[in-house]
Amino acid sequence: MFDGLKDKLGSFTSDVEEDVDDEAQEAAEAEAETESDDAAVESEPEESAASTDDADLDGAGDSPDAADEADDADDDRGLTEKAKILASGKSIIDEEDLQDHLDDLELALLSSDVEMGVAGEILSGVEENLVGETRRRLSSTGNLVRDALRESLYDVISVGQFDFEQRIRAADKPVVIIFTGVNGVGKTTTIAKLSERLEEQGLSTVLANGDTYRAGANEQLQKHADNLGQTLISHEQGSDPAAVVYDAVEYADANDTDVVLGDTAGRLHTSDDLMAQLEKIDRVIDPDMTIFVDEAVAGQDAVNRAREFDEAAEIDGAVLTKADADPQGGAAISIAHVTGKPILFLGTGQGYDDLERFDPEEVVDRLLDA
Ligand SMILES: Nc1nc2c(ncn2[C@@H]2O[C@H](COP(=O)(O)OP(=O)(O)O)[C@@H](O)[C@H]2O)c(=O)[nH]1
Ligand SMILES: [Mg+2]
Repeated sequence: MFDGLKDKLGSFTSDVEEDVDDEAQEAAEAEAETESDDAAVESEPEESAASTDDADLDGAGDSPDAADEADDADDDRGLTEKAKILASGKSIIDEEDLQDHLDDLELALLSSDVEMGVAGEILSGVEENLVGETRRRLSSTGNLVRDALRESLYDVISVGQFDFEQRIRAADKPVVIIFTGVNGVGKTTTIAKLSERLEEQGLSTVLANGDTYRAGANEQLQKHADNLGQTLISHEQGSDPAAVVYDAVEYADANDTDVVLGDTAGRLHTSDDLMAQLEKIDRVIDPDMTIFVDEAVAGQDAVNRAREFDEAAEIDGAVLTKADADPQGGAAISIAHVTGKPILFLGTGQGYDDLERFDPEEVVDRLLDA
């Protein structure tokens, strides 16, 4: 999962580390050299002559002019300054050094389908964390860079997080949850997985097939219900989805069922028809939560759809399916920041158990741990 992005983040960290350590090394060497040069001038004139020979090899000529000498002195001062800063435990990562690496990081994020604004947010977070940062004595440059990335990634992906099960437990029953999203992304499968998960946690569920549009939708969800020993409420194809969910709520009321999981038809997010349907469900049922489902592998498209669905019928959170097949991770990183609503679960396969709670800390660890 997200292996491609993980590699790219790893390269960023090691590239910055290499650069900064090289510079630190150079600064330290230059410092040592300046000291030994000073000593040489005082006690060993032949050494000075040898240095001039070296300069010849560089094509500097027999008698470098005064301006060059002044430049050299300036360079030495700069390096000495850096060596001193390094010795004092202060940062030697300045904005200039970092800029090239940040450009590389931006490309890496964009090529992993991270949304542009989110990539910008991550970059400025990393920059803010690194520039002028006091270099902690016990922390290697690599850790420093990784920490900056960690904090910055965490900030964008943890937006709006809440405890899904806790919210269900705290709410009046039955809790009605409607699932939206385009066709084929995994809504029906996710409902089955969540039913299994909630039952395991002692929360009873009833399934409602609000996808009255697609032929075979009732049979598909019935099969899951049978496998899981759950009840499905359905009407015939073409009937009103809001009426199906309404019936499921009545069933839940009558049977002390905790949660109604309502499927919907996945049509184009631009379809007025679907949006009108969602609106009607919203009006008639007033669900407790609307969960947007999309597939991680859709990358940037999933991010755009999340935004559009949220605008059409406000979502409370998202489930990102097929994370098992996604090396990019762009949608996983972007959706919460773009919509302001959290990713609650990751689908990680086709089995009923292949559903992971989306834990921002864990996801960031997974992305950054070598
Ligand atoms: N690899 C993988 N496949 C999934 C996942 N979730 C759903 N699928 C598959 O995606 C396909 C479409 O799923 P479905 O639930 O019918 O999508 P819907 O049209 O949105 O209801 C099915 O073949 C599922 O088995 C997942 O997390 N990982
Ligand atoms: Mg479906």
